[in-house]
Amino acid sequence: MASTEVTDDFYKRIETSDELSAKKRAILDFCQKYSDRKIALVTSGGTTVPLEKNTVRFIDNFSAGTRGAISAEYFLSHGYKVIFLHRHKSLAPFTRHLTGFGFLDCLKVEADGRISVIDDVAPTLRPVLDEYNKVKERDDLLRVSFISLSDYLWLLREAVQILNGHRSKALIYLAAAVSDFYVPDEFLALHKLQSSEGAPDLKLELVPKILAPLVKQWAPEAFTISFKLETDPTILKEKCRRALNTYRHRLVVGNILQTRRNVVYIVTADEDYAIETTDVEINNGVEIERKLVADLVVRHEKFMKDN
Ligand code: 9Z3
Repeated sequence: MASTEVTDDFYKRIETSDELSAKKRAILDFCQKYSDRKIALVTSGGTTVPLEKNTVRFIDNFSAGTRGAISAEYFLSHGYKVIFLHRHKSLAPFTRHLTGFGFLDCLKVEADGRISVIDDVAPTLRPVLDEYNKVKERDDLLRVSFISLSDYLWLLREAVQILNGHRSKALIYLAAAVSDFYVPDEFLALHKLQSSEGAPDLKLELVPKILAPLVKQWAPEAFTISFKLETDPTILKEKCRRALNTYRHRLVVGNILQTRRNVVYIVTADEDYAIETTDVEINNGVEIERKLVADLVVRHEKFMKDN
């Protein structure tokens, strides 16, 4: 079977969500409204693989969506409209600066009972708030959420096919940590698995490589960037090159789980190099995504000129 038929067949075997058409409509409206603008589709966070249709348990992965949330902020700062396709409750642009106890630690109760922001954090919070308000006012950011692998894959296909209308002005940045394995619908139990029936005999199947139809069929003219994650540094560069040669998209960003905040590898048709942040830079608040996105934006500009 050709890889595109494999994918079509696969889509028949995974559930669609009730919210798909509303989310698709929102993406379509956003893309039509900003038809003359550069749009970045940023995918972010991990996908779940449910073990039951009425899902109590699922397989998940480590990603909190840090890369995607930070990158989305930088694409916005470079003048892109951004579709942020993210795992529900994972990190998001702007709010990422205020998660968990960090948020409560920013606040104090005044003598008159009013709540205000403590003086120490106001200087760091103000630029974030200013930037967020500008983004909101200009309607620069569309947030679309997924939870499961199938939600993600249906939304990705819809979003990419819609973005195809933007031709070279579309930048697709696939930073989400997507499961390679799943349980097809027909093998999913309807209700919660019962321990009284013994340990389940789980049979996972391979998710077909979605990058193949994405690049060839869904958005052949877009500037597509995939990510390759490994834990063994000795195989990373070769895996990135292999992915680029197989799918023939524009660029692969390689990263190692343990060092992903300090170094990423850029692999293109004719170059490969590392982008790094030193410990000193990290201590001074420099995020590797700032350098990465700046590099990609220059490449995308050139791509748009040439196409
Ligand atoms: C990445 O490699 C991202 O950079 C991370 C970001 C998921 C490592 P965090 O959310 O982590 O900031 O903690 N994303 C792509 C991972 C992935 O699923 N790649 C697949 C592969 O390596 C398909 S392209 O084969």
